[in-house]
Formats: sequence, C-alpha cells, structure tokens
Amino acid sequence: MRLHHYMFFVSAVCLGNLVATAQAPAPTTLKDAFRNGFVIGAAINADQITGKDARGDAILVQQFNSITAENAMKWEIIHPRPNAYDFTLADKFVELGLKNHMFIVGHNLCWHSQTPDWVFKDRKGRPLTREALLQRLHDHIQTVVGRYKGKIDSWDVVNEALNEDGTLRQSPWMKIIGEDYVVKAFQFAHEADPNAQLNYNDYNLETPAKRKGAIALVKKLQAAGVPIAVVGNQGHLHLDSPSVADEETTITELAAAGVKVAITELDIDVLPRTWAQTADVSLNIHLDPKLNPYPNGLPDDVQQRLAKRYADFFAVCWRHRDVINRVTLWGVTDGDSWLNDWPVQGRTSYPLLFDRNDKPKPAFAAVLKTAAN
Ligand code: 9MR
Repeated sequence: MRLHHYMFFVSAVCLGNLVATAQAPAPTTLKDAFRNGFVIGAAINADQITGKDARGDAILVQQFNSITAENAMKWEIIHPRPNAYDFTLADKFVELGLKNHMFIVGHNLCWHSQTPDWVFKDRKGRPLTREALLQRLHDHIQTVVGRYKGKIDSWDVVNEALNEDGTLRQSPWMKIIGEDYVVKAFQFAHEADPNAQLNYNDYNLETPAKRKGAIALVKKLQAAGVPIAVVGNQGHLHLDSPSVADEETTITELAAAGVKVAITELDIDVLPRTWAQTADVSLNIHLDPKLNPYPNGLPDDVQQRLAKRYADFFAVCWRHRDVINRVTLWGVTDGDSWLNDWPVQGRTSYPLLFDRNDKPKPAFAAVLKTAAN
C-alpha cells in the first residue's frame, strides 16, 4: 500500500471510529442504562407472576433485571397456617426470575404486618414463650430460605423494625422475644443459605433519628458477627420531599456503616396528602374528591415535575453507584401501584415510570439520561 493510500486508510478508520463512538446508540432500557452501576428491579404482583398480565410481563422482561415479590412471599401467603406452607406463587416467581436471569429478591422473612395472629400464639390461644416463638421463626426461615437456596439472591430478612424515633417498634416479635429477635432472624437466614445477600429493609431512613436507629442496628448485627450486607431504604417518595440532599446523606451515612445501600421500593407520589409521611400500611383515610385531583390523567406540569424529581433521584443513585447495588421500583405500571389504594382507597395514582396504558412516561426518558452523566 502506498503511503498516501495508507494515510487515507488510517484516517478513514479513525473517522469511522469517531463516527461510531459519536453515534453509539443511547441505551433504551433501564437495565442497560444502569448496567455499570446497579441492577434495576420491579416489584411484581400475582398477575405478573402467573403470566396473566402479559403486557406487564413484557415491560418487566424488557426493562428490568431484578424482581421482588410484592406480596407472594409474605408470611400470610407463604405460611398461612401452622405447618402449612403454600409455595404456589413463590415457586412461579422464582422460576420467572431464573428463566430471565434476574437478580431475585425475597421479601420478606420477619415483619409485624401480613403475619397471621396464630404465629404469636399457642394452640390454646395464649401468647407464645420466647423459646417457642424463636423456634417458629427459625423453622419458617429455614423452610422458606432453604427451599430457594442458591436461587434467591437477596433476602429482606427483617422488615420495618424501627419506630420513627429510631427505637425498636413494639411488635409481637419484640415483645415476646426481645430485641435480639433481629440478630436471631439474620442468623437463621444465614444458616439456611450462607451465600444469600441479607438485607435490613425500612422506610423513611431520610429522617435523621430513624437513620441513626438503622445504623445502630447495623452495628449491633455486625458486633454479633451477623453478615448483614445491605440496608434497603424503601424510597416511598413525594414530589417535594424528602430533599435530594437528605437522600444523599442517607446513602453516604448508611454506606459508612459498612453496608451497601439498596433502594428497595421506589415510587414518587404526586397526590395530595393530609397525613404524616409514612409507609405504615395500617393507615386508611376516607376518600374525598379533593384528595383525588387527577382521575382522568396527569396534567403536563405535574408530569414534568415528576420527571425532574425522578431524574434528580436517579442522579444521586448514579453518583453513588459504588455503594448502591440495586434500585427497585414498587410496581411495573401506575395501574399496579399500592398508592391507588393507600392511604385512601380508590384514587388514581401516578407514581411509577410506565402509565396505565403501559407507555413510558416523560420520567422514563429523564431517568435513562441520568446514567450518561
Ligand atoms: O404493595 C404492597 C400492597 O399490595 C399490600 O397490600 C401491602 C400490605 O401490607 O404491602 C405493600 O407493600 C409494602 C411492603 O411489603 C413493605 N413496605 C411498604 C410497602 C407498601 O405498603
């Protein structure tokens, strides 16, 4: 090849590379956009687990690489009566995750809510002793975690153990066993699957007192030699709160305690609230039309505010991707969200990235862009 031919060839190749780089298509899915930072999950309901919601499943498989069962693995469903387990939905949930090579999250093993009353009582209806309840917790965790050993990647071992002031909630677990029930639950889970990632999961950790309580709990678990790997901050957010600065502080302070941080139940509520910020499922408020302002669609200005809020939140997660290992949205489309029925039943809510017709919202495009920065 003569020199000028060679030079032409080299410049053509360089130019080609340049054009190729400049034109490298931007990722069009959440899982691709964040691939070099963290996995992106969705909580899925029974219709999605069983394939009845084919359109929801199509979005799930295209966009997400992690799943959490919204309800299917909770005690009242998986273990409704003494010695009677029902793994029908949970097995299908795990199969779906394995088939699609997803990071599978088990939610949850020990919680005060959605746990039947019998769990805390003996055959005659009297409160169980500490030893008997510990045995019951052990058997439940051994059975459930043991069944999915090597298949479920990550377990929410204890859910929502803290009060807003950072003290331990006076749940039946706490009252009967005492505060070491948290350590015990983690030990049982570790015994049942030594390779599973173990999480403590709670909401409102942006509140300094509650966050302090969570960090104290992490330290207690670490001191007891228990492998707590992740703190899940649920991320049930509102348009105007908590502030991005508080979200960032929460991530860095939790990570400084020596754990990874996951956002486990992300959604952003755009509806008015007349109650304190919480995710306490026992709250139930009467429906008033003023509390349901967008029954026929979200006005564009609110849609844009939601997009910006989502982008700001994901930008924080992306910036801290060295310590964030997962961001999970609490549902696939707006129609699926628990926020349509809580704390007021029958509202039309818009908290997720896909709308009721399965279309990506402006927030979806805004979120995709955050990973490019
Ligand atoms: O989204 C769940 C909803 O379908 C259930 O009715 C509700 C009942 O307790 O639980 C919801 O999920 C909760 C999660 O398990 C724990 N953190 C708060 C979530 C929203 O309430």
